[in-house]
Amino acid sequence: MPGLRSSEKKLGQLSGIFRDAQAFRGMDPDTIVYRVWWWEPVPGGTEGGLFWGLTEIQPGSVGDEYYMTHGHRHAVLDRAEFYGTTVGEGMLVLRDESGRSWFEAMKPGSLHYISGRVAHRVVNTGDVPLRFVACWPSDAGHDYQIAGGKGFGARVLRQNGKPSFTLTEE
Ligand code: PAN
Ligand code: ZN
Repeated sequence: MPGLRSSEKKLGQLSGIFRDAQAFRGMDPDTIVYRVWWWEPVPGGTEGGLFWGLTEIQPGSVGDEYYMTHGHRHAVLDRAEFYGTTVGEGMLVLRDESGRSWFEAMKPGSLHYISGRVAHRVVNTGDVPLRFVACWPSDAGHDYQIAGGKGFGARVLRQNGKPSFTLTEE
């Protein structure tokens, strides 16, 4: 099908995202953290079109911080997005422009509406690959500066064997 794409994100491409730099340095940078398959039925930037994607995040952690996506805002700020979880367990971490951070629990069947202007990142807190589908406007674009190692004001850490959503000063 024309417009079908895929990409994989390795640990080495996520430098500066995880809090424990020492644990990060001790890991294989070629380890795949997540993959995305998506369909662009119209060219990127087309007004009024939609893209559809599937993301699969592996289970794992860097120190006590679970594997997660890089995270971004949309380059056209007011463009919203749907996420829908199909397999696994995780947390959708959100941050609005005022700096307020919060999360939504992800589990099979959970649906998430991400308003425009809200930065979004997904954390796999389970033992199996976490899969979710996404639908976003074809002219949304991605701005990755928001999460350049900092930017979400929150982290999901394993504490006493369980995920804990922790607000940070970042
Ligand atoms: C998703 C994300 C995907 C990977 O399709 O792009 O889950 O996350 P990063 O883009 O943060 O690496 C989406 O939100 N599209 O807009
Ligand atoms: Zn997005």
